[in-house]
Amino acid sequence: MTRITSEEMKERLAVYFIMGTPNSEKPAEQVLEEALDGGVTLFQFREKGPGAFKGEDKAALAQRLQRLCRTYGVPFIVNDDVELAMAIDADGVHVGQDDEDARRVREKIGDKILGVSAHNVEEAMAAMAAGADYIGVGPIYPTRSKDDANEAQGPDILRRLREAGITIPIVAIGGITADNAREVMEAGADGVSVISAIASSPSPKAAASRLLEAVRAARVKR
Ligand code: 3NM
Repeated sequence: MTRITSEEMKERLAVYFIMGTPNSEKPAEQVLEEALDGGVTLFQFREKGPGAFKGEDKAALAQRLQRLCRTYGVPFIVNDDVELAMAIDADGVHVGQDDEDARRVREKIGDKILGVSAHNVEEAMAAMAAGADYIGVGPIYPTRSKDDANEAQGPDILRRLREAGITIPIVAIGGITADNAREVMEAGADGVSVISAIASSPSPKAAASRLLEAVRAARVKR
């Protein structure tokens, strides 16, 4: 395996779906399959919060979701669990600022995809230096999907990062829907990352496809 190129990463970030069992009343497999049918381009397994699986149950669920992603040719990223990612040969790992140090994670995962959450120019610079393939920036809008989320920054944070010379692929996160995806893209994101817009939708497939349409339309306009 070789490192993903920046161009390929940007393409893959278009509609980045994040989910774990606490995010939906429906079975995770069902929601993910519908979302994949709707066209999500990247998936992150984030098994956190009340009722989250642990240990072998978590690993078994990860493998079931990974198989689904493989069927659709969509890379499977594991949130904050390098050991699990390596054990099941996931396509990548995503870490936050309070998780394992990004440089150490890069050493452990080799050429797998490395995503790092960043909230300001300093953290973005550090993530680039640590070898991140993309950064996740948020929350852009208020979110109910992350208990310890910072205050919403608005799309302007994306503009500020780009103006400061941050060239790494950026995925925006937090409160994003098909209705506000365009302004997020226009502010400098390469894609949008969502939990509830897809996981809480009565039709994850329709929700994913509306997001993809919004992201594609915004890209054409740039
Ligand atoms: N990380 P929703 S916000 C997982 O700001 C996560 O780093 C965030 O969920 C950050 O699309 C968030 O339902 C939750 O708002 C995103």
